[in-house]
Amino acid sequence: MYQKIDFDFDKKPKGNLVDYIKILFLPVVLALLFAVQNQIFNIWLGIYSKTYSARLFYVSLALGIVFYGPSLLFKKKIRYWYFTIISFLISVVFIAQFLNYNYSQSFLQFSAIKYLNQAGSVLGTIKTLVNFKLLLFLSNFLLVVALFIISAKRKKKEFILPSWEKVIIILAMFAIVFFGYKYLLFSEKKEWGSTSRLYTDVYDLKALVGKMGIMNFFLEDTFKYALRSSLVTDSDKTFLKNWAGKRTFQSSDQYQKNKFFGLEKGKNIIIIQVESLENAVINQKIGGREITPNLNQLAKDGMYFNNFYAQVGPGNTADTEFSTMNSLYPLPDDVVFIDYAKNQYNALPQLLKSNDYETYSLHGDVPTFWNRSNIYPGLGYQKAFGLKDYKITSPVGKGPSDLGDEDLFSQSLTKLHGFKQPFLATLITMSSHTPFILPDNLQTLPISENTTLDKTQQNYLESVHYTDKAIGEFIDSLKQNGLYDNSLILIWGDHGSFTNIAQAFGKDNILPELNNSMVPLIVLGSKDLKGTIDIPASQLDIYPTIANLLGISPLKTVLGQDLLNTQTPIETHFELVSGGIDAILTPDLAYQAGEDGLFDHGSCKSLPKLKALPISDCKNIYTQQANNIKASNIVVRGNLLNLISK
Ligand code: GP9
Ligand code: MN
Repeated sequence: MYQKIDFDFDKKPKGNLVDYIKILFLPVVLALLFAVQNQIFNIWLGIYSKTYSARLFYVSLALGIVFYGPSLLFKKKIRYWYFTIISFLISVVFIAQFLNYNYSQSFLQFSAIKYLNQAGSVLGTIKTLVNFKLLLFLSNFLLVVALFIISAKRKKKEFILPSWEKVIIILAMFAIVFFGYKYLLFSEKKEWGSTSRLYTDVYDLKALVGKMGIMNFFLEDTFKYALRSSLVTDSDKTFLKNWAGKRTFQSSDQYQKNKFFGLEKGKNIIIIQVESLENAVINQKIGGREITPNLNQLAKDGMYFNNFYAQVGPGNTADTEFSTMNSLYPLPDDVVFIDYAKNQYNALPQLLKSNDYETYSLHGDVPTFWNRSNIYPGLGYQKAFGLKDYKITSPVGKGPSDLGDEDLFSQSLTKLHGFKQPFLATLITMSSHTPFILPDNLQTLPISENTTLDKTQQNYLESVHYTDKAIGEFIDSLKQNGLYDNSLILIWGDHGSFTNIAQAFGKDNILPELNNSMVPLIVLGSKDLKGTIDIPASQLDIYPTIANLLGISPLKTVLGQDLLNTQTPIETHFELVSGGIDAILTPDLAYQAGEDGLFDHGSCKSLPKLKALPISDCKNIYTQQANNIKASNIVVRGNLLNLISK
């Protein structure tokens, strides 16, 4: 007698081709749909670029697989729930980003999540932006739900992938994902020589989203945000509290006795931040002609700071905007405008807004450049005019946009007329942006063929000469229409030109580290604001100086000093990336770091004679400044302005 043995060990149904197609169908379709959604998202928002189309496709497909691929690991029921949740989240992010961009020309950053409760206030506007296009971003979710319902009705036995096939599919998915991201990195490297524009040297978020897609951008930004929270430790916070506790401020009564307090009270503030304008070109001639005749005249008419410095990190123009508007240091290794856009600030526009000013920014670039559209509201700008608010009558330059400074100034003038006074208007020029190339008809500075200046330096001077003319015309128009008399006007260079123009004119700085950072600051107001001031000063000093002139008592959140009322003027410069101080100037000391950046290996000299002193003579000032920079960095990285404002 023998018993019949059932050898069917595997009770699971065996798969045929149809089963395999069925199980792979949904994740593959959803991943492809995801790649298409990313492309159309960019097309509809006008940020699509043909050059980046392949990068965008592969990298979106890769992310689509990362999102939907793991579904294959689960059994049917969990798989459908997985699809439902993932596709729902994807739809939500797509729709939120789409509406937000239409509303504010900016991309949502994870750091903005705490403002979700304010979404209600813009709901009315958001509603008007809702349209059928959103169905595309819901289509993945709708597809999943539809298939979920259909499959729930069918009680067919489930086909489960055998383990070894799972392994093969997972490996295949890895390969596609790897290829997608590798392709992006490879294309970047080919185009720019490095991949840093994807993470650190990011300028325009529009271009970033153009090549990596909104979801990859959102994830990258979220990861960065999550990692960042560990950057500020408890001991940093203790340091900051101690540092803030030791600061001394003049009493309001004492402060208000200074002769500049409230001198310009109630006046409009017009700021002109000039691209790459170096101090070396002021009062400088070439071929017998002044390079900047208009600025030279304005420097005579008003107060001219000729020992004044910019400090920028990787955010260039945006770092100057940051440090001038907040009187805090930019970061040496991050773009504050991008990575810390949603911090709490107490910026100059905010302060003015709370003093009944209207606050405007006017700049001829797209609003996503340097993430301005995301940070400006938090700085207190009520409205920012950008490229689309200007007409390009004659294209200028090869900089970030074609809008020439003459167009910027003449059309801004009309806008200024419409503002309710008093107002703050920050104008940021662009024509003297690297590579400084102007159309031939705008190159009017006669530079001799025998010049010893190289071509870049010549182009630079031409572009600065053109911008100077545009500024001159603008100031003349302000005088004609009466705005000049009731405005405090400040003009400064945002940073150096990196053309070595100062050295070419024999104007080397006493500290070589500062050669590329000396920019002019001109202040035009009542007749008491007059003269050339040579105290060392920095862009952090602008905010407290304006506050004094407007009659606003000293602020605890500023790190700079009021230049009209300080006994201890100072310029401190730090190196990019390392953040270490490489130069300090006071009226009587010049500190220079050693080549290795170490204090002890540096030099300390007396001013004005540059007599060598023991390095220990610079120790106090160095320690004080190092602490200031450290405190500023902690404030920014930890969003801790409240710890120093009491
Ligand atoms: C364009 C401009 C950029 O928006 O501000 O200048 P950059 O940061 O390159 O000096
Ligand atoms: Mn700039």
